[in-house]
Amino acid sequence: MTKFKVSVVFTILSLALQFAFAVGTNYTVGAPDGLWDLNTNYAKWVSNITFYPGDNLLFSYTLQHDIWEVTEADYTSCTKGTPLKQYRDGNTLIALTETGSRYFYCSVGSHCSNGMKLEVSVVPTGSSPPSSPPPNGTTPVSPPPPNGGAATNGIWTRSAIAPVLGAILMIFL
Ligand SMILES: *[C@@H]1O[C@H](CO)[C@@H](O)[C@H](O)[C@H]1NC(C)=O
Ligand SMILES: *[C@@H]1O[C@H](CO)[C@@H](O)[C@H](O)[C@H]1NC(C)=O
Ligand SMILES: *[C@@H]1O[C@H](CO)[C@@H](O)[C@H](O)[C@H]1NC(C)=O
Ligand SMILES: [Cu+2]
Repeated sequence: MTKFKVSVVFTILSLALQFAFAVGTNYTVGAPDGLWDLNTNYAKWVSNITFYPGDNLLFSYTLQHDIWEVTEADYTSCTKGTPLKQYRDGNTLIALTETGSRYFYCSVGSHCSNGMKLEVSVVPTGSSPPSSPPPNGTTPVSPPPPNGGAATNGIWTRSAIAPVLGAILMIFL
């Protein structure tokens, strides 16, 4: 095979692997300092995390609580109207499959108005975390180069796969 063909094969295979290894991260809501409870500041908790499609929310809670996924309007006002989804199994995994905002609260008593509510914003893969705007009058600095969307979990990161695969192909083709 020519070097050109080898590089085409390499490119296709490494692209395929990028998708195959695009595993998300499981985030336990409220962890490490809390869980799904009345003592956790969820606005503060989400502010530390950038959610991408493929990530999951893991809610761990006693059955004194539940989870409703609701509209933004119901979330804002803690209105117990018609939830989009309801869960009460103590250990709920919710997949964040698409970009956009998702709204959750606990429907028990006045838990929602007491802060047991969580808004999650899922951003496109490869985009950098939201950052504070630059000070006035300064030229915006260009964002750091994307890390190729390397998964933060698992032994194999996507960026580690490609060179290994390339070496193997060079030997055998
Ligand atoms: C996330 O949790 C689910 C359910 O416990 C599990 O099947 C899955 O492998 C976990 N994914 C990761 C990336 O840890
Ligand atoms: C945010 O993340 C940092 C580093 O991962 C951690 O030390 C810190 O406790 C986190 N803060 C909150 C509020 O979770
Ligand atoms: C930055 O811009 C805001 C809004 O235009 C203005 O109110 C503020 O005074 C500015 N600050 C500085 C340091 O120029
Ligand atoms: Cu509750």
